[in-house]
Amino acid sequence: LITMFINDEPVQVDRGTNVLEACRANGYDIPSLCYVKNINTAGSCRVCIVEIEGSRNLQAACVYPVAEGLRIHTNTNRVRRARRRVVELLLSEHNRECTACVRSQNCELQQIAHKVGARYGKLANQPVHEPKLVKNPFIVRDFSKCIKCRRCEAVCKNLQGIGVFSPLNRGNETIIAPAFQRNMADAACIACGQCVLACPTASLTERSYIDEVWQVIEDSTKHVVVQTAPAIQASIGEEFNLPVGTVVSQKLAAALRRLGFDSIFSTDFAADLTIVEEANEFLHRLEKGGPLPLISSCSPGWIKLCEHFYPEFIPNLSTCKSPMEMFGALAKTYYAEKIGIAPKDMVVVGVMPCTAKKFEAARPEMKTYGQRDVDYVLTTRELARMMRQADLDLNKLPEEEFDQPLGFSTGAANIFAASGGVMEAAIRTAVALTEGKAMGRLEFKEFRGLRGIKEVTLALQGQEIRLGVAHGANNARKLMERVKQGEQFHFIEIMACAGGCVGGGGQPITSNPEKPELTPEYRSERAKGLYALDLNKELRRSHENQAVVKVYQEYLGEPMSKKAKEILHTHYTV
Ligand code: HC0
Repeated sequence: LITMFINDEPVQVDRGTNVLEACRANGYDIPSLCYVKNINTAGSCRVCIVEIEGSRNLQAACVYPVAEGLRIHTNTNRVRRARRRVVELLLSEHNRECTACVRSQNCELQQIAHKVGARYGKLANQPVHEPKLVKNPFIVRDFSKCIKCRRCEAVCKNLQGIGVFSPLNRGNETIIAPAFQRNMADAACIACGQCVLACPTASLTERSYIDEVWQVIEDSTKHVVVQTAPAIQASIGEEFNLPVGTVVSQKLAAALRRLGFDSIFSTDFAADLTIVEEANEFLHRLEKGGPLPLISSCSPGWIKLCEHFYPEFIPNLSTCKSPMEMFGALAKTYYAEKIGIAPKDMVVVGVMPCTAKKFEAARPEMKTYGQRDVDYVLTTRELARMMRQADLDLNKLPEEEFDQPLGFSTGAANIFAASGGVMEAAIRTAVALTEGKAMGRLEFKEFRGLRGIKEVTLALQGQEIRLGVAHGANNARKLMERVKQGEQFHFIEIMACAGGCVGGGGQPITSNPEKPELTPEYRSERAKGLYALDLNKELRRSHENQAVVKVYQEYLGEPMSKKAKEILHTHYTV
């Protein structure tokens, strides 16, 4: 530790940190728009400027190292005037539609403008960029709201190891975009939406389908089925000021019913179904000799990463559709038949923590008997917006149950949304299937936690099997490079976002400038809620889900049957 002085107060700070971190650690709320600890240290927005004794110019606190005896001032007239002027310059070319903006009230620029007392005044200008939206099925880029903080660029490169964005053009014509201004759908972007989480304004947002969903809900000729992903129940509470990781499954069901959906189901049901199929696929590949490793295919960001960077491993991908897609396919076949509705009159809406699920739903591979499996995907944030539009406050709703039969799940499904959860669920079932009555072990805690790559060796069917789990695109690439070098694995789970789906790009965004939602610790709080759900369930192995058993008895026959393959499986091509 060293001693420095903030506004003449002596404080002890870690050697090697920067002035901004030192101030924040000591209760000084220095504003900043570009800095994100461990991810972005661009020093570009200049909002965090402070006065440093002995230095003629004001200095950006985020890139100024602390030193023994350093004396800084955060609250002088000079600092306040300069900060205000910096923010006014940003506002001078910023889109002015704040009242109608999707990030209104959790926009960091708006908050900082308010804090520093910025006005348009003499600097009022025409925004440099018209509100020109660059659209694709998953993310919308609006350059008129970009403040060039370059957080999106840093998150994509440093957190995910992809590097889709870079600055193009010069001066105030600069934009942060994929090379040659390609649409993100045509670049190596994996649609994970981590850039959306990092964006301090609404320059990057999900492609919203709220209006389309309201429309089908009101259309009396349509039966609208909603499914919510495992992660939603442990994260949507944040949108209603509940502590991170609060599980609100029953209130969520009540909200969905009041929004007007006709059938209220959960993707967790299909997660159990996926495990039954995938565990059988794994055992089958083990017996037949491959292709191994079997690699999970339920994270659409990972699928896109694989297609861009590891096309030679496409045959290794599980042919199981993701639970979201299996759910949609089964809803429009089995369930539609059961309730006597023509598949064309059924609309399936998925609520996902993920922007890439919007991309997945639009993929041509995700159709069954010519029909799209999932029609619209909403993020956690969009569902919360719909609830607010409908005057629904999660805190005031009663607790209700999901509908049956596609609303029942075991504990194994609940943990899907945490890194290692799919693997743990699959191994629970694979071990029970191969060990017969003994049922084997239930918990495999070695797959849990924040390590970027988790490796485990287990005995299965008298054979040593090597299992790998990677989360975050960066770690996925590290693991795949090892596989490419010939390292042996039998089964690999990959999730494109750090922490797994709990850290998806469609999850709640805070207006906290420290961006806690990008940190592993925050994401693991969400995961804790899901592990607690699993622990309290009576049934904790996917194949014990009686609704799943019934689907096989009444409709699919057995795992990997011809019908199961037609409905629940797909193939990717290079
Ligand atoms: Fe996930 Fe899924 S666990 S990808 O993160 O497998 O998005 O929550 O819905 O499909 O179930 C996301 C979460 C899902 C799917 C499931 C899987």
